[in-house]
Amino acid sequence: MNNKSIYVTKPTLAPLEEYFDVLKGVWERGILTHNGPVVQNLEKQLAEKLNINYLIAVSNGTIALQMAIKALDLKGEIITTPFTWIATVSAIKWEGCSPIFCDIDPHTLNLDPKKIEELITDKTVAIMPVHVFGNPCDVNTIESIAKKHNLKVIYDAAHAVGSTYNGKSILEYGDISATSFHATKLFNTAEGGACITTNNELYEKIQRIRFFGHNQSKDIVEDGFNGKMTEVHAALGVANMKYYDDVLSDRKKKYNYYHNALSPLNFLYFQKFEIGEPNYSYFPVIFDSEERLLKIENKLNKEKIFPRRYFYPSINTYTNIVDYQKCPVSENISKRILCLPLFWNISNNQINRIANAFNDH
Ligand code: T4K
Repeated sequence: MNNKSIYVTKPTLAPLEEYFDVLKGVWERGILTHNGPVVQNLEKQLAEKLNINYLIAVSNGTIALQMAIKALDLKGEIITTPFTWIATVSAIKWEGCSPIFCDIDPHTLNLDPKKIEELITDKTVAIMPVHVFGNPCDVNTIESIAKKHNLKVIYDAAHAVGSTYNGKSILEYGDISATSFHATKLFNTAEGGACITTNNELYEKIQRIRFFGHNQSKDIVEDGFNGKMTEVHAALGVANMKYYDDVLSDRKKKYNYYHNALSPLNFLYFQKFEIGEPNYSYFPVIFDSEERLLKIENKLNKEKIFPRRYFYPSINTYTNIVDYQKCPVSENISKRILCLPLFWNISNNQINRIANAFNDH
């Protein structure tokens, strides 16, 4: 009973019959893509659920980031965090911009706003922070720095569906937010993502970019590409929407259960939430040493439990693709952080099994 593998996450999946119900309409219409009715329905349902104005569904979170950079016409240096998934940086590079790494706060794990201004040059065009593990960034400080230096702000909100600040979705901060609906995310369409903005002109522009640069009457009015989500992917999102509230509240409960089980250990500390309400989409623990992390990871793996070292190594050290820029906090934390399994309906017994592996260390 105890020997089933447990992975860092498991996709939220509505019952198959409910997915089929949505797919039936897709089969009947024979419209599989080109922003059909299911994509439009998903966009509407998400915008309502998150109480946001404009959401454009796209094929994945990486494309959402690239489309945000393209929509804002950015060319130059973009200040971002080295403590992230590689997609943040590859999106910047694919759009012909240069990533400049700003070190992180050791507690929130987000880019440290106190360190932004020293990195601004006459080539800086934007700031691209990440709401790491769904923990809202210090959006007010970032906005005031951006205003002062006339910079754009794109949030990499890949982890942040369901996170809020001042009662408002964190996705509505910045010029554009880009999120992910990948299988491993709190809300998923297998592959997918979205751009979110409060600006009507940007909304229309992003829609055109998503569809080869066409306007409503099919003239090509600007450079675009193919960022469309398919009806089949959107159908999974529509089926999963029914479970969104339950997933969100279950995550918080299970996060707290984990926290209670592990907080007595004096060799661990946890991500600090200083701004707003996170979505509790990941459960990262930070060890006092990499040696202890490796020992416990090894022990967990022997028991068929597979946490992940998100994010290791710190991206500024990937010298095959970026010039090394020193970020001591990120380099240090990334060696000592481990994300433990957390997914919809993980049981307290499973959490106990994981927490037990931390005993006697
Ligand atoms: N910005 C940030 C900050 C991001 O974290 C990401 C993606 C992006 C941008 C880009 O968004 P997308 O373009 O991906 O939409 C995963 C995901 O592939 C990636 O989406 C995510 N971040 C990153 C943090 O994690 P891996 O390589 O760890 O995934 P993988 O395949 O090892 O999956 C982890 C575990 O999840 C597996 O052990 C089992 C389980 N799993 C996974 C998949 C794919 C399933 O049970 N079913 C599945 O279909 O990257």
